[in-house]
Amino acid sequence: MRIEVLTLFPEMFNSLNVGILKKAQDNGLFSVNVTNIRDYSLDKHHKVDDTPFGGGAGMVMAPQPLHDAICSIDKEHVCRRIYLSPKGKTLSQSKVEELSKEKNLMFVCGNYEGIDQRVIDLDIDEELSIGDYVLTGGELPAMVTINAVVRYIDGVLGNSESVNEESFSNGLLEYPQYTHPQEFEGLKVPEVLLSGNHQNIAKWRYEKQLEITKERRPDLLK
Ligand code: 4GN
Repeated sequence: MRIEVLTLFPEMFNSLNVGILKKAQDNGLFSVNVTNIRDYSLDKHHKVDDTPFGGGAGMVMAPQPLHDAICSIDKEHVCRRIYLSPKGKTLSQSKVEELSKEKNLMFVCGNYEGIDQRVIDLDIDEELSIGDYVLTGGELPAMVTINAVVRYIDGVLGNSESVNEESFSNGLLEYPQYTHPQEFEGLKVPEVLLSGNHQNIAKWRYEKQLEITKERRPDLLK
């Protein structure tokens, strides 16, 4: 998979070059190409923003640098182009899995009060939100989405971090995990997990999933 990112803050994406995501990129499983939108500004001072028509607070990202960047990087429109914004449709695990099947993705990151609507109308395929809160820019939402998506690419996760046995895979929240020692600060590991009886362990874990989901996310049970 090839991932294109358009941003005014390219250095924020350095954090994709650590740990299992660095290893996966080194192994050629996916690539991330980050472009500074400012490089496409035709303004003599490399300006990328302007005041909003109709008035109001803040600045809006002007259409020219963004439109030129998008069209120059993805001339044939082979990328699924995503704009991250609080107005977007909320990202879900099933949307993540759907995106992971694409060959080319593009993430456009807005700052200030957002981007000129005409760029959304002309160039963007899909507006996504990672949740009901506002951040200073779309960079963190883009990184969250990229991180969630690349986990589904074959070979990115080892056996020990498989994509199936986790929260949401069966529509329920995950059961609690324990490791050594058997007793810590007076708290013991549940007896059943030490029993070696895999049927009982599976049953206990499923019951814990139901209990914690009913308590914290009853909406997932409906
Ligand atoms: C996306 C972008 C939150 C999200 C953002 C989100 C930059 N904040 N919930 N901030 O996915 C107005 C237009 C704020 C750009 C945007």
